Amino acid sequence: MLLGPVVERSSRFESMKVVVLAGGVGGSRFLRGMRAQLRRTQPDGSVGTSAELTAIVNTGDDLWLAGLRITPDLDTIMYALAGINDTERGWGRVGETERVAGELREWGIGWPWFTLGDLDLSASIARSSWLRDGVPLHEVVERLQARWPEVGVRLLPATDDEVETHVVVDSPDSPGVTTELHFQEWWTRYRASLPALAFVQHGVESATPAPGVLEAIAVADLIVLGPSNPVVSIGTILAIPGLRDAVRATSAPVVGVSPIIGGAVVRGMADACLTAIGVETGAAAVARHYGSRAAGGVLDGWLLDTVDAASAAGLTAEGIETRAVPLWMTDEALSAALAGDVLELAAQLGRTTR
Ligand code: FO1
Repeated sequence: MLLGPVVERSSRFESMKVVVLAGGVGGSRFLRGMRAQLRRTQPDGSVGTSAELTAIVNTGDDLWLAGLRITPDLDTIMYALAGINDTERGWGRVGETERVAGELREWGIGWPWFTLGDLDLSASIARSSWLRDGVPLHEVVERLQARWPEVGVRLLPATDDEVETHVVVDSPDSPGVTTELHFQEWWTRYRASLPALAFVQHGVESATPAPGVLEAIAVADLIVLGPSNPVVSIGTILAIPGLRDAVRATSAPVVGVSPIIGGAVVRGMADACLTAIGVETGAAAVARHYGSRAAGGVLDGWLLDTVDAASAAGLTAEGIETRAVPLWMTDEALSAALAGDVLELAAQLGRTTR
């Protein structure tokens, strides 16, 4: 018995494969915590490979601008995990300058409301150059992140295909006429202030999951729906044909983390998006929106903040094993603690769902 726990523990973590579905800022904070937590729970001196952490990242925010392919969520996560992100703005690079953007504005190239810094542009120029050479997006991401091995998380775009989220709004120029804006214009130019009548994912019907995505889900020991926008980030990932079914079919527990605390978004515009699809901005409402796997949804477990603890029992009774834990990730230690809570719930579920 002496060897039992040690072998069991090291074997449990030795090859633990965790897959996180993520959008931009919330996703990168959570991934930083999970990365720290997995490293910290590796038994010191344990034999064998360390845990594998894979992020399946939303690409619906992506766009062509100034002749370049911009991939905001992939870049936000890559920069944050490489420690070179602008933590104030939540996107782009730290120590950024905007000399090229100033020149482009003189020619009316790009969008004045969408700032592409000089360092940030370098990634988009490299990406666009490789894409023009026929390199698929998942390989472009691999090449870009190879510069920063400390990222320590395998970044996978949900799909290599261009599937862009557009927002249907009442035209700001001619009221009564509906028009479609790219999600980035709706968010960065209008700050999601124009009521979204609908979200459209152009090209989603013919899109396929990027190579490696379905395989990562099939062999995972844990799938996490990160604390990202349930509509335009997590929803967009799950809408890629085959992805939702793969999550529902996996033998791993599926645990979600609420992006809503006390009826309010942590940051971003998830409330505007949830309202647009008729879902209340609440931790329990989002869990029900994802649905319990037993009832045809994707969740086995759900983490909501202690301020929303009253909702936990009801969700558990509906087949979504729910825990109330601190969700605010204001530093890496808190993010790691939250990741620990996810691993703990998954371990409890793992014994029941396998
Ligand atoms: N967000 C803004 O609010 N204003 C910007 O000018 C802006 C520029 C930008 C450039 C590159 C990039 O990767 C992201 C950028 N973002 C900007 C953030 C972006 O809108 C968000 O990261 C997501 O797409 C929304 O979750």
